[in-house]
Amino acid sequence: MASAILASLFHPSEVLALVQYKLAPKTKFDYSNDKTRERLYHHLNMTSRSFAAVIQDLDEELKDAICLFYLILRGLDTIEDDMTIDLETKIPYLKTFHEIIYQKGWTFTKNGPNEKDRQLLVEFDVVIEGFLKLKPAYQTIIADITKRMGNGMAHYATAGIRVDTIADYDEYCHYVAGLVGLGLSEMFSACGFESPMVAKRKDLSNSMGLFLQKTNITRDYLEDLRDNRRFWPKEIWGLYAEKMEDLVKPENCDKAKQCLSHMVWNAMEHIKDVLEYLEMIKNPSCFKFCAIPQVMAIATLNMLHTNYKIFTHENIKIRKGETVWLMKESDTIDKVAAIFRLYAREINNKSNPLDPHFVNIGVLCGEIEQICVSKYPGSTAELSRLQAGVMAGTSGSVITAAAVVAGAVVLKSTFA
Ligand code: D9A
Repeated sequence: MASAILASLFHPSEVLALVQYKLAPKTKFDYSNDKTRERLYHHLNMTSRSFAAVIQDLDEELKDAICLFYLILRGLDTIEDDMTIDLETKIPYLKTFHEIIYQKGWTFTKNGPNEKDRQLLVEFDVVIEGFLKLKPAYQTIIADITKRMGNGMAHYATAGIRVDTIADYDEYCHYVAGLVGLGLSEMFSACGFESPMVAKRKDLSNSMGLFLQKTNITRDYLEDLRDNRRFWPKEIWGLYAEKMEDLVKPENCDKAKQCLSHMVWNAMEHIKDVLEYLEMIKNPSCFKFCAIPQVMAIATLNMLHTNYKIFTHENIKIRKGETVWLMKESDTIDKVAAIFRLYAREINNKSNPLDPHFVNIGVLCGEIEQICVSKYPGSTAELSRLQAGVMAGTSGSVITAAAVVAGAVVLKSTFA
């Protein structure tokens, strides 16, 4: 907590969000009356603490279905990601995973010891038990998406198949993330929380996945390269280097930054669809569930843009304070539009005019501003409120320091 506050020292609104988050009573979800559910939410919390809380805030009707969808996809992902499993073994599991989720008692122990979610598959029989208790409508949606994703993953896992063109890049991201957007949209419409239009707009649902996946792929360049996974399309990195791994060579520093801008620009092209999708979502718990990962992604792209550290450091993340502040500020379309405007301005401000994508990125940032002002006029008031909160410099940090001391005193008295 202290390190998070220090990292956000010059961002008073983040310090405030951190202290509020720390002091806020944590909702205790009691599943003790249902051992299966208890185990499922334990696994969910193990896979991603912050996002698990957002899923558990969903209305009861959708909560278990989305929890199981998340765990089943995480299971499939853990088999796809595991480079210690040879292709002959891996590919049949990817292609039949949509049948495996109906096989009572099925478990999987072939993951390497370092796979983060290995235990989830060791206890996958619990996930299947929960899945088989879901309404048939949700089972059908999850099985259909799992089938298409498993086959897509199998295709790109096949020896010799690479992400060469930008079309390949979009197709791969569709298989591993776009399909998740489509499946969730079908669930939102199937349960009646959202209009049938949400399930119909497959283009927008797909962009919800591509914006997240492309941000993750851009961020994880070094980690993936280390594990011999290559998702950056050759049609992009081939303009800046002979081999993808040449981008880390110090002598290619400028070319590497230009390639990074190209990847950031390509990911930002999905923002217009993301905003149009979020505008359709009316159920408050579904809105936060959909909006939080998207604002985390634009904040991550802002952190990545012109940041050469992605070629030298693995696992670079946005500040803890920033994530808590973003989760607090993602409950209306006007606030979300204001956040996208704020980061679009920061991305445009830090762009290097000598970079070949300076204008491309500038145009996209301009379009984001224009769309938000015209379609979400309420975002302007939200933006000035956010900026007031973000006041940097001495005055801000003085208040911050005061808030920190006050926070420490309160914390001390609370826990003394
Ligand atoms: C999502 Cl059911 C994901 N992915 C995410 C998380 O958000 C999307 C996996 C399974 C499900 C949902 C998501 C959330 C809401 C609406 C969506 C949507 O579409 C309409 O998916 C498109 O990242 C994984 C994919 C990107 C492959 C889809 C958010 C999440 N964040 C992690 C951080 C991280 O980087 O993994 O899981 C977290 O906060 O810990």
